[in-house]
Amino acid sequence: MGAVVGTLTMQTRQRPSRARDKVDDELEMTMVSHRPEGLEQLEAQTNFTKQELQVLYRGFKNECPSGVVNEETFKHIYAQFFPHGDASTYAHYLFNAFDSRNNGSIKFEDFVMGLSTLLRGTVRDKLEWTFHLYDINRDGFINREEMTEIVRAIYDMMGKYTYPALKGDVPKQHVDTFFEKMDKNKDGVVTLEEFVIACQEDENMMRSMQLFENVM
Ligand SMILES: [Ca+2]
Ligand SMILES: [Ca+2]
Repeated sequence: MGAVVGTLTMQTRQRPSRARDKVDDELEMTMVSHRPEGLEQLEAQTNFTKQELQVLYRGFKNECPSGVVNEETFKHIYAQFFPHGDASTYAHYLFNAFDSRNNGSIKFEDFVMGLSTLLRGTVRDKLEWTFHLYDINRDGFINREEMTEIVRAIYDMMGKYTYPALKGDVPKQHVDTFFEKMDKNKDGVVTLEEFVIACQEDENMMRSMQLFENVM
């Protein structure tokens, strides 16, 4: 998602004409007139400054004039960044993780809250966010099927050019290794605490998590 923000930011910084400036100004005015309280509140709730929030908001409105992102938009954005793989499944899970209200659309507030965690959050914040991404059915546990789903989705997204040596069963090996390390009490599910402890005590695990983070 860092890449997405980079793009959004780049687009808002390119101001080739007066017309573009005017549009930007209008967007800013719209924002200022419609959501001054929202912005103040977001500044308090996130790790972004007001200026950063304004840039993000302008980028968001450029990309999504309706003010909300639906899953199709998300998939479209991800397909552009991972042209050699199939990002649709991962984009689906990622969308659900951003869609904290679970209503099928991501508003600017949802988007910024997620970004704040992923870009500026503490290690614990990031791990919690990642845990919720993996917990597909939102029952508070990661089971082996959920982990398999996500890891497979990431491999699909990266495509064969990124991991040319990949064989068909690598996701399963990856999942088995992860799962054995995480499921400390061997009850078949990974709790948030097990997840956090395993990630923090194992450098490789953390590096893998950072890989996932870069994928955002
Ligand atoms: Ca679950
Ligand atoms: Ca367990």
